[in-house]
Amino acid sequence: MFDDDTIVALATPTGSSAISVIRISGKKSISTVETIFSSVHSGKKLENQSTHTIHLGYIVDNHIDDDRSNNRSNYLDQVLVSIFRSPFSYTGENMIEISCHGSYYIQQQILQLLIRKGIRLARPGEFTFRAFLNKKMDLSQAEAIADLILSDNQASHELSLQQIKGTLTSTIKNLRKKLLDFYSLLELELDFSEENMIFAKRSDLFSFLKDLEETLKDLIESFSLGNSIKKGIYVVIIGEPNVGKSTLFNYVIQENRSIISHIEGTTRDSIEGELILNGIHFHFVDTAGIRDTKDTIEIMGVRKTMEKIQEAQVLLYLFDASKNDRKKQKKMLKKIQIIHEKNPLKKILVIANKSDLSSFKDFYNLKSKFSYFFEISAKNHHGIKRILYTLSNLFIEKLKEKNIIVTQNRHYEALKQSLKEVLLAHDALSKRLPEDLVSIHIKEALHHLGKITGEITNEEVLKNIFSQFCIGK
Ligand SMILES: Nc1nc2c(ncn2[C@@H]2O[C@H](COP(=O)(O)OP(=O)(O)OP(=O)(O)O)[C@@H](O)[C@H]2O)c(=O)[nH]1
Ligand SMILES: [Mg+2]
Repeated sequence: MFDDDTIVALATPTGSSAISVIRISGKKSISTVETIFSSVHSGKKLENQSTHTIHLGYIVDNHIDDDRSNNRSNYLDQVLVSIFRSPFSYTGENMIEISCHGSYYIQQQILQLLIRKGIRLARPGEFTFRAFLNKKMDLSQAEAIADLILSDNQASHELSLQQIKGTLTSTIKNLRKKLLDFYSLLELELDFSEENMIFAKRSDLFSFLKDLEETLKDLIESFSLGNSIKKGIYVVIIGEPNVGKSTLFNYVIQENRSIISHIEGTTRDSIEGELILNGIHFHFVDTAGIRDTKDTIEIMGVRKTMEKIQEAQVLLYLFDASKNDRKKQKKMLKKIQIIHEKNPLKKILVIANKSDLSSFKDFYNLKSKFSYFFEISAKNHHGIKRILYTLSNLFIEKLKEKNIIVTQNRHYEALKQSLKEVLLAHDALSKRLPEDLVSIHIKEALHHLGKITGEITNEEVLKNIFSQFCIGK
């Protein structure tokens, strides 16, 4: 993984486009491009140009002159060449970007020409890897760049940008530094154990560990939010048969994907559809109505509904307002409470449908029990906007509340391991165990925190991270 070859790759997608960008990084970038570039200002040398300048000229393949006697021109394309000199470039090395015309033929010809001149094709993520090696960014920022390229909605785009800015890194670095200070003091105490010296004030260490615990817990919690936003939020519509789940589903995703009929048990499978609300990606799931039934297929459908409830972040619990009386309400309340107890972290929105049919609107029992209660008519499209507005707000508000959101599995695992050690250190401290038993856990906690920013890495982790990039990044 570690060499200082000069590397090249296409930074834009292959195929036709208005322009394409070919990136070159390494010691020989400028001198090699010089050999295939002819400026429009004759005699102008790239080697003499300063960093962050752009030059118009032609890519010239002298090879064509040598072995062809036909009339083909040796000018491949008119291009713009941008120069970035070390250390003021993305990778920290000398870099060139050639903006050429976006034809597949031109892209390949220029790449091959550069390879013939001794430049090697870059491996996936190699440009960013070099940026990491040259301390242009830390690991969590490099990972965020991979996410940024893949992000397909506004919310996940913002999450990656936030990480590139390095907020997670600076928080972890600060915590780690403080923890390291305590660790050094404890180690010092061990060195002077004969003299019984105390360097690390126990009350300070105690309160710092408590703060650290809170911060780590907060970061760990933010992972489930970050992860949902990155992957999309599962909203599962449930309820008894015939209450209008499929009607609501079809309207929300603006497509007639589910069959609607007055027959109970129409939907027997779970059906999914997508919607982007205020930049957040939602997966809506229509399900088979929950009831006791002898129909084998329907039983399978109900089982699937139960599985979908497990995957959900939000449940829309629909009921038929026109068939609603106190007795039914009581039964329903119990059902929802059971679902809630089993899934305490899931938001449940309770929805009274078919309000167009019902003049009986006594929902007092339900309204007071749930923070999210809606009356709608799925068929007439009344009241649905409010549900969607609430849904997107639920997550946007949460996003705003959190300063930092953890989105990477790797960071999540490291934070969890670090928290475990902090709790153990805390425990050892409160039991007044010898300092070496405290310091051993602090050392472990430091180790796990260091894995996030890349202060502690191993080659396997690096390989894994950078292999997720596409070539050219
Ligand atoms: N009047 C009225 N009828 C509705 C409304 N929403 C749905 N319906 C009707 O209720 C019946 C059942 O609707 P579906 O959407 O198929 O109900 P479901 O909950 O998906 O039913 P299953 O798939 O059997 O569980 C259909 O005849 C719909 O036209 C509404 O808001 N008002
Ligand atoms: Mg249905």
